Amino acid sequence: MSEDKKYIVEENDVIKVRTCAWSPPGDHPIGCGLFLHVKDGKVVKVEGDPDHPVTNGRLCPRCLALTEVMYHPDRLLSPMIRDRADRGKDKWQAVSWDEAYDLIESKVRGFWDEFGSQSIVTLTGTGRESTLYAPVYASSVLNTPNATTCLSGLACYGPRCTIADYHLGAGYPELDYAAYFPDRYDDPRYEVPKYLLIWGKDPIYANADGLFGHAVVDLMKRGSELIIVDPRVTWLATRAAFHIQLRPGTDVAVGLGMINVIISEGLYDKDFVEKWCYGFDELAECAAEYPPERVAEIAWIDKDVLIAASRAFAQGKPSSALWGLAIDQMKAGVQAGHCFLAIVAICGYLDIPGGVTLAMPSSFMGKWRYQAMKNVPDEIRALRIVDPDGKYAAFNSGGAMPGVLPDSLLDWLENENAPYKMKMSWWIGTNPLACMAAQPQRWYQALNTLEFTVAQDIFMTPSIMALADVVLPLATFAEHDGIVMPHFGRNTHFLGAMNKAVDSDTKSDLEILIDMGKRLRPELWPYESVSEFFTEQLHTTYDWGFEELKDEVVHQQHYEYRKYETGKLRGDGEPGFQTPTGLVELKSTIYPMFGEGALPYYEEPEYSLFTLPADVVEKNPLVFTTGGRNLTMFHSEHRQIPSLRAVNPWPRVTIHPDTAAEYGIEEGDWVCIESEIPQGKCVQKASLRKTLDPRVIHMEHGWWFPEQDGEAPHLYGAFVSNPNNLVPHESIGKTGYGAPYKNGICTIRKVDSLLG
Ligand SMILES: Nc1nc2c(c(=O)[nH]1)N[C@H]1C(S)=C(S)[C@@H](COP(=O)(O)OP(=O)(O)OC[C@H]3O[C@@H](n4cnc5c(=O)[nH]c(N)nc54)[C@H](O)[C@@H]3O)O[C@H]1N2
Ligand SMILES: Nc1nc2c(c(=O)[nH]1)N[C@H]1C(S)=C(S)[C@@H](COP(=O)(O)OP(=O)(O)OC[C@H]3O[C@@H](n4cnc5c(=O)[nH]c(N)nc54)[C@H](O)[C@@H]3O)O[C@H]1N2
Ligand SMILES: [Mo]
Repeated sequence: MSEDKKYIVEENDVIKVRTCAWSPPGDHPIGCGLFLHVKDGKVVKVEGDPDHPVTNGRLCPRCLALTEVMYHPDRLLSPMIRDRADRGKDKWQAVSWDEAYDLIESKVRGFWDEFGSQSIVTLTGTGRESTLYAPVYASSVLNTPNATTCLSGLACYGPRCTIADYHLGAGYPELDYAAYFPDRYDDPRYEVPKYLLIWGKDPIYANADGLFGHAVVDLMKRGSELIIVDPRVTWLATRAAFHIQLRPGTDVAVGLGMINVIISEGLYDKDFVEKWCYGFDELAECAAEYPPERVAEIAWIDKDVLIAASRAFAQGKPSSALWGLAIDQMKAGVQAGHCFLAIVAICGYLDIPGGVTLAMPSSFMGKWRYQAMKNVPDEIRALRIVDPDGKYAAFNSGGAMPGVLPDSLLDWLENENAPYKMKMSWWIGTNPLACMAAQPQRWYQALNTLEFTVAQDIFMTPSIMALADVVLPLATFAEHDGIVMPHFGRNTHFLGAMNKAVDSDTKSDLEILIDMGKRLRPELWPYESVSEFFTEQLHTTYDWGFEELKDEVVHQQHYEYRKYETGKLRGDGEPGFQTPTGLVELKSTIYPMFGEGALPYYEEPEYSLFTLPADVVEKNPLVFTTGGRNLTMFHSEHRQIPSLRAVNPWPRVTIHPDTAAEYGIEEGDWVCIESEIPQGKCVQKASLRKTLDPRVIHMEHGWWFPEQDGEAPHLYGAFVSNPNNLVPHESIGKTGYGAPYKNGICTIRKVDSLLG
């Protein structure tokens, strides 16, 4: 590397490469700033970058363990192929990149010719770097409209973004933590929020989608108080002014209760509502049916906390709010999100200093990804997999993340009479059997019907062992060039350069995309390098290119408040919001077109102690939630990383000590968690904590055991501790969005071992 590169500092025999992190290894696009210390062509140390304007040198343990990931003996370093007949067996054969590419190309061309390109589906996972490119594998290489994930109800981010589009016409509303400003909290334009309403989100541990969670701590130090809506006593909840410790899945009732207090006590922002909101009176009428007493009974909460928290939030001006995954992971996700946005809007906190930021219209990469869909000809796009009854018209009409509804793909694969046969899948950043898939055994069978599957990853996973025929070795962020975009363009406060620090024989998702694009649709892939590709993208918005970004490392974006007043939220440049009414839609004009209510309504979760027959409830008397994040694991990743696994050696089910005693369970016992409907079970280790209501338990997700037998049927134990064995399919919202990964019912019993 040459000395004129500003992102490189040489110190004695060590080169320090200034860069931003993304995935792999697992992470969301926070773009944490760091220096990779390189010696003799290897990364030897990771150090935080104090000059990164957002993360200021702070890093999580996963990033600090980077070298353990990169140089792990099990790391995939060569492409591998295996006979279809050997799926589930460890009979991989190492091949060169060209041999692997030749095989993939000939298979794809074969399926195109014989079955049509729609017979190929791409599957991706959460917002790793791969999610930027996964839809483009489908549209611009494989020529298929079928791109999706295995997550029922697309129950992550998709619901929130789509709801935000419908109600506000604006990307992803985010906590204003001055991330757009070089002087951050001291910028004269900024104001510290009085309260942070943190709803179904645990930002300290999750750092989700672009939010640097530790900013919440920064703001607490500057005086922000917290209102937490969460069934668990989290670290933040212990420091909160108000904790609404609700029963999992009752968020809509709580939301309507807060709206009720804010409106009935006249605490809303009358000026904002008058000028910028549609349907206020109807929302007020609907919330009037949810007085705090009723909500307290439904949600197992204290009505006085609900009332006091609602008052504090509405009166403490400005305040901000954060919505998390729990909103998506319930059947009523659309209604829960609707309530959340309505609370923020009627208090007047949208797009004001210290409130909630709404994205500046930005084109970088976003346009490219959406326009790429046009690379699939109309007649092939018309063949996209949809549900046969047209029930999920909202989803199929193309929400924030258009593609195939995962539940529809599962049905299609299981249906022998489906309109056409699926032949191939390409996985770009997912480990469905261990992590995403509800009823994972069903997905196992269904995906096994495919003739050919390609995956790329940094490690062997249970899903690849079970189902893939080709696996390509993926580069970590230290081994390739890239760009980090917090919130994927939906509220992107900066662009970060991922500067390659060391060489390897592995490739990034973008490199593989370009390589395969050149082979299969060369007319769409003229780029000679990743750098050339990024520069072309950057030139749609800026007068500088990728090499300049590499040197700058972090490029903060411009931001303006109150864009609804200046016409900057709408395509036509008029003041207002990009919705059919031009206003914040407290009453939706869109949902009724899809058979969904215009106003939020509360329904018990489908698997509820209060709606199922008495005999079922008697046998399944506990409510479960799942998937609260921790710092040492990103979904199913990191289980083979010694320093991280040592902190968190086994999957933990958290149980209140009184409940545990009733079931004869002690700290550290193996516990079988099982449900009758849907029928399923898993085993985790008891962690007894008074942090939950005694009627609620919490299970970790994403567990498998790299040290155990990888071959089928055990598959590294992917089904053993998997809470998704208890999560049904198609218990999804009327729009197709939202699924109950975080609310179900179950019972527990002590067992002797992990294997029950
Ligand atoms: N370290 C780490 N970070 C991650 C991930 C990871 O696996 N590990 N995963 C990433 C991904 S893909 C995502 S989507 C984000 C998710 O990150 P977040 O949006 O923060 O979501 P979770 O951490 O799943 O859960 C947030 C909180 O919701 C609470 N909760 C559970 N059930 C309910 C309920 O019914 N109602 C309410 N109001 N709250 C409930 C949980 O107790 C938990 O504290 O994290 C991302 N970041
Ligand atoms: N019960 C329950 N289940 C859940 C959740 C929950 O809260 N509760 N959370 C759900 C949520 S929100 C999500 S988003 C899903 C996540 O589910 P997935 O995204 O499928 O997560 P992983 O199982 O970790 O699989 C990701 C794989 O991609 C590899 N990888 C990492 N980075 C990259 C990259 O940049 N490119 C490529 N090609 N590969 C990469 C990793 O090594 C890993 O093997 O899980 C869901 N599952
Ligand atoms: Mo997610």
